[in-house]
Amino acid sequence: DVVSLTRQALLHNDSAPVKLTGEIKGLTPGEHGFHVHVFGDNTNGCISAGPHFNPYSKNHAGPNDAERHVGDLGNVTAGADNVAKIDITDKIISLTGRDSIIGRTMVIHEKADDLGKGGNEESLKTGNAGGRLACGVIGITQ
Ligand SMILES: [Cu+2]
Ligand SMILES: [Zn+2]
Repeated sequence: DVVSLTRQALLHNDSAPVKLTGEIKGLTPGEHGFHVHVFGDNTNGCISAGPHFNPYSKNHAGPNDAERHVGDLGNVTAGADNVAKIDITDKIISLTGRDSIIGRTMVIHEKADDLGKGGNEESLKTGNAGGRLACGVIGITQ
């Protein structure tokens, strides 16, 4: 239900890792795909956020793959309490420059992301993560 993320640049430069922490409540237990989508637009719900943020026209993959969408953050896992605790440090997303995620949208999906290993065309675009459960524009609060 509630997407609550805080983010922190560990160092103030383009190539520094970005840390995302927070929690997402109201999820079914198990893995859920978690990505940055390209547009900071929720006008018609999460679908308005468009596809994964992919400024280099790569295939979809997992966060540890050399070739991936910039927005590919893999999966988060909800426990039996329906809460997913987010604690991600990522070297590809940025808060400045071409790879900046500011003003884009975080999306949590219905299903697990297969990280591009699903063996079909959709796997290389979306990871077969299914519908968009919730989303929020990545903004600045201070
Ligand atoms: Cu997504
Ligand atoms: Zn992707």
